Amino acid sequence: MQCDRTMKPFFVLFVFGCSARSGEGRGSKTAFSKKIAYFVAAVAANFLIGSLACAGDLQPANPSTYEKARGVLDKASKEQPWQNSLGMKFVPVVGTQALFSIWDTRLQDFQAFADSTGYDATDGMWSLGTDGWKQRGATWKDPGFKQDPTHPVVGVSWDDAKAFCDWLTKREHASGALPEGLEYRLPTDQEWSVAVGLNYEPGNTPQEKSAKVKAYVWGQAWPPPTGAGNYCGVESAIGSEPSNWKVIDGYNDGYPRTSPVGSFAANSNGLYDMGGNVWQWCEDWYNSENTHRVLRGAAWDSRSPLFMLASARDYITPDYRGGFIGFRCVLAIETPPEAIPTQPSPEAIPTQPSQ
Ligand SMILES: [Ca+2]
Repeated sequence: MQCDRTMKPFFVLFVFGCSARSGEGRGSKTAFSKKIAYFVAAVAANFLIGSLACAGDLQPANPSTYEKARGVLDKASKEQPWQNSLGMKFVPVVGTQALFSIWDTRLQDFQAFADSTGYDATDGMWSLGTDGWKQRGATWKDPGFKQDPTHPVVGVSWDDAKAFCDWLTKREHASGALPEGLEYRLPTDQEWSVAVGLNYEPGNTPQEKSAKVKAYVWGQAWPPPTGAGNYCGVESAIGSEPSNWKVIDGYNDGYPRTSPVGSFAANSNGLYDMGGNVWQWCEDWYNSENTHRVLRGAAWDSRSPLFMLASARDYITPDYRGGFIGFRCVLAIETPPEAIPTQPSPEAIPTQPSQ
């Protein structure tokens, strides 16, 4: 990375000027000494700020590469999404620097990845049967229920999701479909919160933030209103689950297991299934123990009012494959997630989800 230091002299002069104006007793030796001291302090502060700016700078080394990448992000809109080589559509989310896929990654998308690479994601998946969730030989290709190509892929681990993103990035860089400097990755926990309409949540780690804001993607009502999303309604009892299977009384969304992406209304950002259908892997660790990755959004088997909150997090080890878990991609400037700006101050608030 390189740093543009052309603004630094102006910054020094600005700080020096402000400092001089703030001094009492103009013209005295004391005031002059203060000015010198302010100047030294300003130079030191400028150096420090410049160093920090370099550390968190999102710009790749080549400005033209950055400009092309930035241009893709700036051009996309909800009405005219960025559409990639798999037909995935990405829209901007105000408050993040990423474009979000409007859908969870579909079975057909993951199939293209597996076909192209021979990547094996078929071992050890947990699937639902009359004896509960077990490892019984199910795979993302045959998760224990019927899926069409436009259903979200399930039974893929965090590691599998990251492998998909890396493959897609490299493939589109190689073909020229994706400008250098951009990458597909998972959303950070913070980006996901902003995308669902949570602009501020108390706490630092995803664990600390989990379920703190008491709102659903549809608002406050319980049970969910008709069409709220694909959860564990009365329709989910189809005989291939345990006899003591519990459902959301008074709710029926028509889909016993996964549903085609886009089956329910999009939120105000144009994103589908930000509540229900499949839990979505995020980049982050759940807490400082760095053993479990974050999941957001709840799924077709979710019926707990707590887990269905837009602010709720689940957490699972990154190698876990389950029939209730999928993922959503974002498109962003190539950068470590740690370098992405953190949440705004509490004054910013709106705490209500988008819907
Ligand atoms: Ca359902």
